[in-house]
Amino acid sequence: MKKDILEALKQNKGKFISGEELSIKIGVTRTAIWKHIKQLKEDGYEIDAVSRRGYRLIQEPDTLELNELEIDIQTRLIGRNLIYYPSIDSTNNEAKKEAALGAPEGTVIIADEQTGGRGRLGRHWVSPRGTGIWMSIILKPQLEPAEAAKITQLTAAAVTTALRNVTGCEAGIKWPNDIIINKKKVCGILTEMSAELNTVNHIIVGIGINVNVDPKEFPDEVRAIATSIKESVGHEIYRKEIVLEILQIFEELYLDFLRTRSMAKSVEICKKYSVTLGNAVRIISKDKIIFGEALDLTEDGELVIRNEAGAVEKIISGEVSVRGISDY
Ligand code: BTX
Repeated sequence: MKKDILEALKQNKGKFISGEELSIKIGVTRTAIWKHIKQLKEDGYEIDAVSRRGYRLIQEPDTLELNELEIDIQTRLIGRNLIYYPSIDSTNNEAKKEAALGAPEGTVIIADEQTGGRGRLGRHWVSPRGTGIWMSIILKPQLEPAEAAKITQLTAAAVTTALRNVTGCEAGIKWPNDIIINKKKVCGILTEMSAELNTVNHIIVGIGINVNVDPKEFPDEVRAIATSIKESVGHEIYRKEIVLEILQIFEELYLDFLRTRSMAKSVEICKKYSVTLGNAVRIISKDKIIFGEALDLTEDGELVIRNEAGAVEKIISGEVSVRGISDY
């Protein structure tokens, strides 16, 4: 019922709607309406209540709670099933559990805070409360395990486009899984999968974005390499707007990929916003370090480099880290 009231207030945002009209529309007493309005105010909604005129929504809080997302989401698949936690260890861990229990494709787990956020290779991902987007998407594409890295590229394309659209920031893609602004990391992507020998059971795409995070909240070693949208654009941004835009663009790219089996659209975006191509890179894998120049992306999103010996080779993202020569 709270959701219905909120929806009615949002439809009339900035205008008064009387308690009577609300009670008829939603089918509850005016006292019940009043109680829910009180609760919404406690949740951070700014609502005018004026006798004889009714209620008027002035401003929503920056929240990712379900009511907010569910009312405004427009997608068909990605995020149709949403699960929200105020605090959780890791949305990727939770998504894995949900996937094992049969959650449908497109399920999104989102949290206001992570206490055990994970990066690649067991690294820690700092995920403070209320200021970032920490979410995971469950996918069940018919793919071979070796193709899972494509999903990381698709995600990078979706997140970068969404961040640029909503905030006007100059986000770029540091291949394979970082979104950066001014040479600092604003978002990381962690793609994990459960697979048999030849087929993927499910893929979990974890996306962590520092939206309104104050860089002072980062531990020293992270602060040196991390930034937030707020730091870059100079003001706070509603996280919900970014989430909705990411899910929308992700869905377009993902459905196109499933239909055409081609990564063309995503790769085009990854090339356009790449901060890796054309630069000297250091590729750090488990057993070796390769120095080279990043030349291109293949049609599947793999990195093509010219190594120190002058030979051209393809790098598959898997477990490598890519470093610029002069920055992180
Ligand atoms: P990564 O291994 O490429 O990057 C991890 C490194 O990034 C850390 O070692 C640290 O130096 C730095 N770092 C840690 N926290 C932050 C931060 N908030 N901003 C910028 N840099 C940071 C990148 O791994 C993949 C991260 C995915 C995070 C999402 S959040 C939702 C989902 N759930 C989960 O547990 N992980 C994913």
